[in-house]
Order: sequence, then C-alpha cells, then structure tokens
Amino acid sequence: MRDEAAPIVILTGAGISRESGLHTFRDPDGIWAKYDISEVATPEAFENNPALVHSFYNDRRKILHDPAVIPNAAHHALADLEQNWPGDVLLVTQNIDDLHGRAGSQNLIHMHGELFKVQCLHCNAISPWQDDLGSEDKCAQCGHKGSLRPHIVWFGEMPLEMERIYRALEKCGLFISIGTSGNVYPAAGFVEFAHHQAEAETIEINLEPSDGASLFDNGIYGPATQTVPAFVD
Ligand code: BJW
Repeated sequence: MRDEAAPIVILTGAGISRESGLHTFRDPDGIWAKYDISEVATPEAFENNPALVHSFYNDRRKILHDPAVIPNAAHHALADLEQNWPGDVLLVTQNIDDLHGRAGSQNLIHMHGELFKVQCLHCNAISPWQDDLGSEDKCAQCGHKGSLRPHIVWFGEMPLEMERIYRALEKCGLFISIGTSGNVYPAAGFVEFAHHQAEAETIEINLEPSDGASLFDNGIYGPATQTVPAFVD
C-alpha cells in the first residue's frame, strides 16, 4: 500500500482529451492519419512552409474554441486529486490544449508547449496567442514582424521544464501515466526513471495496454472519463 502523502507525478497524453472531442495522434482516426509529421511538426517544416504549419495550428485552435469542447470528468478528477492529496501532485501533460488548466489543475507543466501561446524567434518572448497566426504578424513584445511561431515543441526540439520534471520524478512515490501511447520520448521514458530512481509505484491508465504497458506495475484499462474518476475516488 502506498504512503498516504507520497508525492505523485502524473503524465497525461491525448487520450485524456479524446472524450472532450479532441483527436489523439496515433489512433486510426488520429491527427497523424491526416497529416504528415514531417510537414507540420518539425522545425524544418516551419522553415519550409510556415503558412501550412500556421494553418495546422490555427485549425486546432478553432476546434478548441468550440463551446462543446470542455474539460471532462478525467480532467476534473485530476484537479480534485491535486486539491485533496496531502502530498505534492505534479501534473505533466504532453497535450497542448488548455483543458487541464480549465478544470482547475495548477501544478501543471505543458512539456510540449501550449496552443494558446506564441514565441518570437527574434526576441524569444513568449506571449499569449492573439489571432489567427500568419507570416505578417508582429511580436507583442519587440514589434518584429513575421517572427512568431506556435509555442509548440516539435520533433527534434527539447521539451520544456525537463529539470523540474526529473526533480519531481526522482522523489515521487507514485507515477501515473494516462492516455498516452508511450511512443514519444523523453515522456515515454519517465516510467522507467520513476521506477529505477525513485522506486515509485507505477500505474498506466489507458484505453488499452500501450506499447510500454509491461514497464508498469499495474494497468487500468477503459475510457478515461470512467477509469480516472474511479481511480481518484
Ligand atoms: C484513450 C482514450 C480514452 C484514446 N481514454 N485513453 C529518431 C529520430 C528523430 C527523433 C527521435 C528518434 N528517436 C527518438 C527521437 C526523439 C523524438 C521521439 O520520441 N520520436 C519517436 C516518434 C521515436 N522525440 C523528440 O524529438 C522530442 N524531443 C527530444 O527528444 O528532445 C531531445 C533532443 C533535442 C534536440 C537534440 C537532441 C535531443 C520532442 C517530441 C515532440 C512531440 N511533439 C508532438 C507534436 C507537437 C504537439 C502538437 O502538435 O500537438 O506532441 S508529437 C505528438 O505525440 C504530440 C503528443 O504530445 C505526443 C504524444 O502523443 P500521445 O499523447 O501519446 O498520443 P497518442 O495518439 O500517441 O496516444 C493516445 C493514447 O490514448 C493511445 O494509447 C490510446 O489508446 C489512448 N486513448 N482514447 C483513455 N478515451
């Protein structure tokens, strides 16, 4: 039985937002079935065709603005867990949507960036996204024109706040992975790090066993809106 106040690190992926109406990446109806990664999710793609990359993320912002797309019971359960657990709870999401924040999670890291932020390639400032991005947009901080990129971590780029994440993993007693296929590193390696460095208990909660399921001590399988609230209760 785990320590009642053990620090918890939770990793979430696209599966937790599926029942809010957002697509995952690698399921048959996922985003990578419609788009080629090399055309929209690498720094080279942005260099070669910024208009296409802006339009890909502008479309995803539109979907997130749909009033029907709201945090679901799994997002709310994790916010409740943070409020009620006597120890630290760090929520690390690979998702670029804002559903965890809207559900009330506060100790939250968006390791792959955020759809509603932009970064200026001229002055590096990160600002809130204002409008549909195009190549003529001006940085709100330095005024430079045409230098804004989505604040998204693409393949080959370093995910955000890695030191803080590994510090929390080093001392966690429980590591929970929710709604992620475990295909993308470094996130896919967190389970082994938590297991070996912290001797943490590790649990996978997913629709079905992921490719890395055997790395976890336990697995709970089914739709996140059912499994996550039941687990948190
Ligand atoms: C449900 C459900 C329901 C469904 N309930 N569950 C060889 C070449 C080049 C690079 C590499 C290489 N080998 C390794 C790398 C590194 C690379 C990588 O991992 N590549 C792999 C593909 C092999 N990683 C990187 O490049 C990362 N950076 C890095 O490593 O930096 C170090 C470094 C930098 C520089 C120099 C040297 C080293 C960066 C990775 C960035 C990932 N970016 C993306 C896109 C951007 C964001 C966006 O546009 O949204 O992030 S890719 C995409 O995958 C997105 C996601 O965050 C990420 C993970 O996907 P996720 O969340 O797991 O979704 P799915 O669809 O895969 O899974 C969903 C799961 O949910 C499934 O299991 C379903 O069953 C389940 N599910 N419905 C519960 N209702």
